[in-house]
Amino acid sequence: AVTTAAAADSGPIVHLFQWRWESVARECEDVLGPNGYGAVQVSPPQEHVVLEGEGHPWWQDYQPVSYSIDNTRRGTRAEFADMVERCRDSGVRIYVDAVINHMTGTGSTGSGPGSDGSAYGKYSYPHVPYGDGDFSDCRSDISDWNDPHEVQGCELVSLSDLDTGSEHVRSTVADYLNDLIGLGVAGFRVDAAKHMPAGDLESIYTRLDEVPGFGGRPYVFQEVLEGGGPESIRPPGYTHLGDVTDTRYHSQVGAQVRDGRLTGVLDTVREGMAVDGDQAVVFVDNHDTQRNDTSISRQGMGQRHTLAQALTIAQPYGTAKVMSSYDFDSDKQGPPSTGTEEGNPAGAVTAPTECGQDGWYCEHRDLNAMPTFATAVGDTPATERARDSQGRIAFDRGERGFAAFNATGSAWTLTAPTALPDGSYCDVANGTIGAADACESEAYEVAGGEVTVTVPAEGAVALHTDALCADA
Ligand code: LM2
Ligand code: CA
Repeated sequence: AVTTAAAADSGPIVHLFQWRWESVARECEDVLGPNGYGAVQVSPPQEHVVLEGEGHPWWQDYQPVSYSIDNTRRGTRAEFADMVERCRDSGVRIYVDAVINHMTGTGSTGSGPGSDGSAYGKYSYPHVPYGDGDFSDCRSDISDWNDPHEVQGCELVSLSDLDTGSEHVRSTVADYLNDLIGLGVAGFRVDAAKHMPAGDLESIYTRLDEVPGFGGRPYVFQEVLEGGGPESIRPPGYTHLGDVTDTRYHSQVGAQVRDGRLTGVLDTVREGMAVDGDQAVVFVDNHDTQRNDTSISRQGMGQRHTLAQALTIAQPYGTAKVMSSYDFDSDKQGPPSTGTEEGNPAGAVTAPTECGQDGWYCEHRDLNAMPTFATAVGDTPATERARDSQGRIAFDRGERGFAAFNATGSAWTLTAPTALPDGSYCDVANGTIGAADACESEAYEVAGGEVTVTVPAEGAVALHTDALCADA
């Protein structure tokens, strides 16, 4: 691959959807670093449209006006730089959602300038600069989703489609990404990757600088939705460049957990996924799917969603991405309590994210130290150790981890064989290992290749060799 996958071994990714930079920085220090997260996916940081007439929807961010990262709805450039540094000091990487396939749309461009004050019109972005000749010739929407020429060279929901085959666009996009890397950004989610030819992306990726601090080339995972057409516009057409998102995991495993069919999950991830596990980023839900099918989200599943995300971290397929979001009544609704809806004008009062308040769910906080499990077990395979009806399973990850999940309304006490070495283990699904190696939650004894645990209703138990408890 052109891009390094090494970062994927550093722990799960959490998507702090629509969080302000200052809040992300605080979360890295207080919660993410100590609990084993490897990276944060942040919302798109570039200058965006301001859609007052639409009530400032979250999707303003997906319509770039320029590549300035100052004065977006998330904060200033200085705040962004401070976030990257503080997260790095906590061992947490920042992955930027890179919107590079397109610029703005029609019908929702609003009246004013972009969030940082730049003037623009569809096909004209003088602050970049991009002009009419920098866009694809096809100036209408994709209609045949099986035709690579249309999927990659026409417009996605009327967004002006950049001609990523041109030298000017490639070097301009690479300059934008290198500006972020210069601030310490360690990776990218490539938005709408399916809508750019792999060769165009390769040309951009090969221009990217090494990441300061963490070292190596930036980590890249590409959003490639499945669908028809040739391989060139499906997930396997991009794995030679970096990782891809595997949305089959969402639709298949997400539905299995929602419906309480846990006993099928290990088979599904073994046989039914789009690409190999070491090339996939997997999630129960993301910001698009939780709107397209709310039944698979915190809003739709309640406590079962925490179980689903914990299981996603524990199972052996792909790099887990945890969703952390907010409650919404309408699909377009923007984030609660950002203080300023359009951009970040000087002197504006801004409000940090307060978990549990104003509709912020902060789903990741309910996972406790579960992310440490992923790093501890690495890529060891899963071996099923117990099951009960459809909704209860337990499995080992080699000799490094043991986890049990219970999608029923009553607690499940089980005794199971395990390959974990004898010892006393902290339950990282319900707490963490605290000061003096004492468990914050229950400690469980493994003796003679057997363990007895009690899995809460709609809950999980997870033990691993990096969370042994000293005071056994
Ligand atoms: C993505 N991945 O490939 C993002 O995950 C997804 O959230 C983005 O759509 C999409 N690609 C483009 O980056 C979102 C949102 C759309 C919204 C666009 C642009 O889901 O609804 O489209 O961002 O802001 C909106 C309107 C749409 C309109 C378009 C252009 O909903 O009706 O099309 O703006 O004006 C006429
Ligand atoms: Ca395109």
